[in-house]
Amino acid sequence: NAVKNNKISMIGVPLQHGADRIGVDMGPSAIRGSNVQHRLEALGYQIQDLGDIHVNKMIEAYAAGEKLKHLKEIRNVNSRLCQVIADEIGKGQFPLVLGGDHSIAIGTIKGVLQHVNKLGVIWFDAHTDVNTEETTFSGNIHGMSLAVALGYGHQELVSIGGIDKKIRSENVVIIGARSIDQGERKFLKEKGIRVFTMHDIDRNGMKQVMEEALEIVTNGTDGVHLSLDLDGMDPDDAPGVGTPVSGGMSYRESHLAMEMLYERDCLVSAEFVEVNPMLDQHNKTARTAVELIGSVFGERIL
Ligand code: B3U
Ligand code: MN
Ligand code: MN
Repeated sequence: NAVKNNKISMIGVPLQHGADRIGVDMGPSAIRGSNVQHRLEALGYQIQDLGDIHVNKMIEAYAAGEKLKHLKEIRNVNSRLCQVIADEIGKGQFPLVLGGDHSIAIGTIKGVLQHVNKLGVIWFDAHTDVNTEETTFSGNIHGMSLAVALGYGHQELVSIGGIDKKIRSENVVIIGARSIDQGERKFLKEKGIRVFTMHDIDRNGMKQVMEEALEIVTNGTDGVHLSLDLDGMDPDDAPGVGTPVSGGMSYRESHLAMEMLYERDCLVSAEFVEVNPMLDQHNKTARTAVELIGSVFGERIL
């Protein structure tokens, strides 16, 4: 885990095919450019930057009538990512994935599942990303990645890394949700997924939300994956995202969540996604991502 394992493999995934807005493919560069490696080395970690997973930059228009946009390329990239994640964990490395749109969570989680049987997942997001081919309005696969990780959705995605490799709904929490589609509501209810909305955070505070969330994701699991979508934060603090939703988690609430995650010492992998430098203000969102990475790996004020 993050504390005992001080060897981190950093993997960039410059994928934008799962999102509507171009620029999110530059997320890994913006995060690297904000000195993430130096920050982690200062905390005593050994960083191996593996560079970027290959993405075919030629974005062909998706075929008319094709409901899931860019399905083939997203499957290919996630299959490669899955393999790299599995290899790195096999070598005893902690995988830190830099996105890229949130569809990359499919490859990351499927890769971790090659080694960790019962995986808890913390999904930090304004959205819940549990759309399927049946429910999606946008056709954007970044709005489907949690459903796929749970084993639901298009076969071409669910089969990445093996259909038997999936997370269980009782081991998942979503934190910060405030934009949920009608079909997603039904899915979340049916599967019994615990969602801590902004209402819960406002009412009970991030401290209590994280205590409950950590209890759920660590109960009966062998490790926890953090999938952090920067749009979970308030757009004032993280403006450089493709689908900003107002009323999000503050800078301070987000840091507290990361600090409590570190204290719990349960992480086996982490990813930071949806940083879009083309929509950002002075690289604020990438810098915030790096600060959150610092906190989740043990940085403290005093
Ligand atoms: N739920 C909508 C919007 C969305 C999901 N994730 C993001 N946006 N970033 C959808 O397209 O599925
Ligand atoms: Mn997301
Ligand atoms: Mn989101």
